[in-house]
Amino acid sequence: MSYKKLLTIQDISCVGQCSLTVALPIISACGIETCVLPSAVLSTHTSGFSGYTFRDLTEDMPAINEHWKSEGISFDAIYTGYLGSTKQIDYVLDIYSSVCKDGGLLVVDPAMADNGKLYVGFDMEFVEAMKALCAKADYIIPNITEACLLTGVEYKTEYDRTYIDEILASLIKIGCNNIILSGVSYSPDKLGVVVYENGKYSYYEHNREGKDCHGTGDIYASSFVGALVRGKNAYDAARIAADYTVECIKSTQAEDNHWYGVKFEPSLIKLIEAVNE
Ligand code: PXL
Repeated sequence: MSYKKLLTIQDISCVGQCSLTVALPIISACGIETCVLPSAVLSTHTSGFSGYTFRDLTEDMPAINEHWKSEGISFDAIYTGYLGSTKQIDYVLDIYSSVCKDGGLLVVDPAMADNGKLYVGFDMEFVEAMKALCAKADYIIPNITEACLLTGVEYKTEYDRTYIDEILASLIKIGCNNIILSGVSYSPDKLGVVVYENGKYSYYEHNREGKDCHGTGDIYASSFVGALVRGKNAYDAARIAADYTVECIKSTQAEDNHWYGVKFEPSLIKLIEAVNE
């Protein structure tokens, strides 16, 4: 196995089991050297907590990039998640063009919205800038809300395959080639992920767990990236990530006071086994 080095760019929410505090352990567990560029530092994530601190690190990014260039540092893959400002997206594009190896992968989770709504602090200017980043990516990992915001397709909670095909076609039109669309449900007790790669549609379906937990998108994206960079094909990476995310939700469900995140740690062993199969 070749030893891969990945850079992930997203925030540190000190408490809340999301973004870097899940990406770093999950991708490391997949056997990949995981370097980080924090986009912002928050005392907690922004969903359900109030009065959190937010230190925007946008202006640190160009100097970090320059230092890496001067040291000849480069990465096999770059994976971006929650970004702290619209300007950061331009800096991320600079970082990608200067420190991603030729043939290296860019994976973008346009983490900005869920359940039909933008997260607090984001606006349509951010969405516009995110489109440009998604157009450069080898893979994007949106949920349906994010895909709708990127394309202007109306957000729906009840739909069929025609609606999903419309979303995929609209994403392709804005320049996205390979799409991992999460949270797609064609029947009430099932949920799944669409993998659209090189013009081919596939769908991995699993049971819908009772409770919707915060942070599942980050767990899904991190485990997908970990499995992909370890050499799994996109469908297998999407399947491994879905199975792992479901396991994590099952570990969390019984606990009413664990509303802010997903207990992803107890199931890491299963993820490690799956990526090493
Ligand atoms: O899980 C996505 C996410 C990441 N980072 C921060 C967030 C959220 C979602 O609410 O608030 C800071």
